[in-house]
Amino acid sequence: MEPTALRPHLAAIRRGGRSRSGLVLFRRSVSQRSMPSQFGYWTIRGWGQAPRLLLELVGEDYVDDRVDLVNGEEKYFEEKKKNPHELPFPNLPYYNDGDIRLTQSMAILRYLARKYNMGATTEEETRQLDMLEGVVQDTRLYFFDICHGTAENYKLNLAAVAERSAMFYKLLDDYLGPRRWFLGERITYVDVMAYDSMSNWLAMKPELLNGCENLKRLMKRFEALPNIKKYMESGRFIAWPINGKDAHFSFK
Ligand SMILES: N[C@@H](CCC(=O)N[C@@H](CS)C(=O)NCC(=O)O)C(=O)O
Repeated sequence: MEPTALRPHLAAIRRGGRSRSGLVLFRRSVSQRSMPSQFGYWTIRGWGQAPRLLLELVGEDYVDDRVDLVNGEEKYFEEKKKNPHELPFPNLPYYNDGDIRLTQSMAILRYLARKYNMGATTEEETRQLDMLEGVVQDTRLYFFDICHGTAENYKLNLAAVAERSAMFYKLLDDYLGPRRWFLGERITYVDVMAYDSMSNWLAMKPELLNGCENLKRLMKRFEALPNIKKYMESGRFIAWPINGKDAHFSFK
């Protein structure tokens, strides 16, 4: 972990579970845990990539339960009927942490952000992060929707959808400016989402970030974080595919 990025989070956790602004943090550290948490998702990047990156970034002791999309899909849906992970809304990705049972990738990301002080701590930060989260999420949805929609829609509308994402990236680039992360010195879950969104679009359209030098620097900075670098260089990192079997881009 890059020391400057995580210093405020770690300091808050060491203070006994409260950030300076009074936000309650979880006290449990990896060494105090009896059971690792469990994260489950298909053997693709998809909606699982951002939570996986965040779990790796913070160094959580977690089990990465990978569900084989090629040979294990049928078995997964058969087992799902019994709801083995006791989820209120069974789906992938899921995340179990002690008694906590979560699905919905954004709920997982926001939970982890609260747990590791990677979310907002003031009203102003909340306003900024809510807005940034919405913009970044739009670019992620554009990507997944066009990839998983009809072949005709992909052919007809891909250029326009990519153009719309590029327009948002330009605005995000201006917003970021010379700052390290979107909120300044402190990395948040939205930086992780933004990295995920950009890496997906860049795999398809490498020119999409042309002129967005601030965002390109953010991506490099993220990849250079020691835990992320280690993860990406490890055999555990899923570099490909991004999408599911029915996608028009990046399954095979
Ligand atoms: N809005 C949900 C979407 C989840 C979703 O669509 N999951 C797909 C893969 S990306 C799936 O195959 N879920 C397995 C299931 O339906 O049980 C999220 O963000 O987590």
